[in-house]
Amino acid sequence: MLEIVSRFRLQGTPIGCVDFGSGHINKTYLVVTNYPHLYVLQNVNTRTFPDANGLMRNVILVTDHIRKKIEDPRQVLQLVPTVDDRLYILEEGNQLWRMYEYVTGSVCLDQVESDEDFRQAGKAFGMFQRQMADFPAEQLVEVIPNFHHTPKRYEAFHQAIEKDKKNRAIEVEDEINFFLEREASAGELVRLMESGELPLRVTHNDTKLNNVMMDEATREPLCIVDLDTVMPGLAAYDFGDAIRYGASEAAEDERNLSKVRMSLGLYRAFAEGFVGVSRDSLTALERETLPEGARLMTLECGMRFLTDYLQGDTYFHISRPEHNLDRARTQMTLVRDMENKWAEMKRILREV
Ligand code: GN1
Ligand code: MG
Repeated sequence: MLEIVSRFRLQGTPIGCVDFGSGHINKTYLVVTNYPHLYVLQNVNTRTFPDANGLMRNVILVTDHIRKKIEDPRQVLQLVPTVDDRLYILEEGNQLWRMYEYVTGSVCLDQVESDEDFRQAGKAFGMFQRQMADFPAEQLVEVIPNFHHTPKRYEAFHQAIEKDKKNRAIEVEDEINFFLEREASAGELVRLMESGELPLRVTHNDTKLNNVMMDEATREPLCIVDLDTVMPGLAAYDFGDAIRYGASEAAEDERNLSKVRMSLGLYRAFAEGFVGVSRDSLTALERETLPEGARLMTLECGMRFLTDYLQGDTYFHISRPEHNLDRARTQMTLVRDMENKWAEMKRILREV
């Protein structure tokens, strides 16, 4: 590890490197030097992201674009160059390493501590929509093709059930049926996108609360991290994935399902933040589809967890045997809760 660290142009000499963050895909480390200065080192998972150069090109294009529009340099991720002036290291075996400046004075939350925190997160992702509105989305590489194409995610789910590699389908019949019952309703947003009724946007696609760095003093958003899945997509994906994760009253892998529900108060707070900032850059139909984005992203993510469970846990990092199944069940619980609160979700969105 030290060998990799020493290839970046750092202030000071590295004195420590520890595991950092809670991502499910990449390996992330915090590096500290004797300067003292902090950096975030990442080994990007190129099984998930095989087009390493395309991915880094997206990150560079997006951060350069945002950098032109901000005052405080902490408001955008900043890559640290290598000693030979590259912005990342790509080695044999498609090993991708990159280093970011640590965002000074920031915190990120795995769960909100107040409605206000979540309103601020809404502002952060709404701001991202606004900052990227004048960037041609088609310039970005589709790093994971069809990432939020729910009908294609269903195809993969069907295949996993048929193959049933680990003989697990029998024990999760109820869970499988839950997703199959909702298949017919899962193609609406993709249909509206393909017909051109919904515009393609630059979207983040992984708008979990813990991807927003907030100022530790003011609790206002500083910058958005985890830009690996930035791609052309729909505004409803970004709104929806944020609600899926952040408006839930429990963790994504909570085992006690009686604790899992979607808070309408948090939903409202996020909607106020998000729509408040991005209103003028969204069309009326886009605003109307935001609640469906929340339901759909939750359904899709739950199905992805269950697919991975059926395939033998090869995609998401797990730290216990049934981790993916637990995650699938929280998402199902949230989808049901949203279905029960559907009329209110629509009403709140019209109000904000
Ligand atoms: C993964 O690595 P992380 O935790 O930021 C996943 C997202 C899922 C999320 C579920 C590239 O994101 O799509 O919504 O886990 N990222 C990828 O927590 O698949
Ligand atoms: Mg992340």
